[in-house]
Amino acid sequence: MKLSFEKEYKVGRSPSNLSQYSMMLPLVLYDILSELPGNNWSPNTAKPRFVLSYKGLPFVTLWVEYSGISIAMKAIGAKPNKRRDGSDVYTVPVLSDPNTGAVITDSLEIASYLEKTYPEKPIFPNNSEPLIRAFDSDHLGLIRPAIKSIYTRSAEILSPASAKFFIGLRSKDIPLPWDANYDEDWDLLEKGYNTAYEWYQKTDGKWLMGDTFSYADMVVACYLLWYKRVMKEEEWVRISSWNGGKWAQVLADVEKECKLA
Ligand SMILES: N[C@@H](CCC(=O)N[C@@H](CS)C(=O)NCC(=O)O)C(=O)O
Repeated sequence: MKLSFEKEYKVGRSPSNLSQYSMMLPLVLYDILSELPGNNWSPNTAKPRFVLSYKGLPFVTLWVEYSGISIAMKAIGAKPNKRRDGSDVYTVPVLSDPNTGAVITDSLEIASYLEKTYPEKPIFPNNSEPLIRAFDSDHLGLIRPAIKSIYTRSAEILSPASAKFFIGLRSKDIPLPWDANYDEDWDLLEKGYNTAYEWYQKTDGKWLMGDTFSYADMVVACYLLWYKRVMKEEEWVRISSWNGGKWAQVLADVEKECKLA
C-alpha cells in the first residue's frame, strides 16, 4: 500500500474566512492516488474537496492506492460503506476532522456533516438537503448506462496493481469487456447529458437552483472533472461540444465558485 501526504491548503487560505477558521486544525481528506500529475481523478472524492474548498475550510489530502483502500480505512477506524447488495465495503472518500474527532465515510454523508458542523456558505441552501440527496442518485442514473467506457479509461490512469484490483472489483458488477460497445456507450452518455441539459433549461440562473449555488452543481461538476481527467483529450472535446459547450462551462463555473480554478 502506498500512502502519500500532500498539504493542499494552508490554514485560513481564504481571507474572508481567516478569522473564523484560523484556529482550526486542518481536516484530513482521504483520496485515491493515480499516475496523473496532481493525482486527483475520482468524482466521489472530488465532491468533498469541492465542498471543503468552497467553505474555505483548511484541509490536507492523504492519497491512498486504490488496492489499499480497505486496509487504510480499517486502520484509521473508518466505518464501512454498503454495497448495492447490502454487504460491507471500505471506500473513500473518508473525512477525518481532528477538531471534533469525527471520521465520516461517503461523499454525501461528508457533505451533510460539513454543512451541519460548518454552516457558513451553505451548500444545501433553503433546506434543500433532502432534494439534493435525491438529485445525487438521479444524476448518477444518467451516467450509469455508459459507465463501462469511463471505467476503461479510469483503469488506464491507475498504477498496475490498482488497475488490476479495480478491474477485478468492478467487473463483478459489470462483466468485461468494458469497451466492446464503445459507440453505444457514447450515445447513452450523450442522451444522459441531454436530460441534464433539460434540467438546466428549467432554471433562470447559472445554477440548478437559479442564482443560488448548491451541492447539486458540485455533483454535476465532479463527474465532468472525472471525464476531463481520465479520458483522452479528443473524448473530453467531444463531451465539451454537447449542448452548445454547456459541460465545459459548468465545470469551469463550479471550479471558479469553489476557488479551485
Ligand atoms: N457512495 C460512495 C461511493 C464511494 C466509492 O465507491 N468509492 C470507491 C472509489 S471512487 C471506493 O472506495 N471503492 C473501494 C472498493 O469498492 O473496494 C460515496 O459517494 O462516497
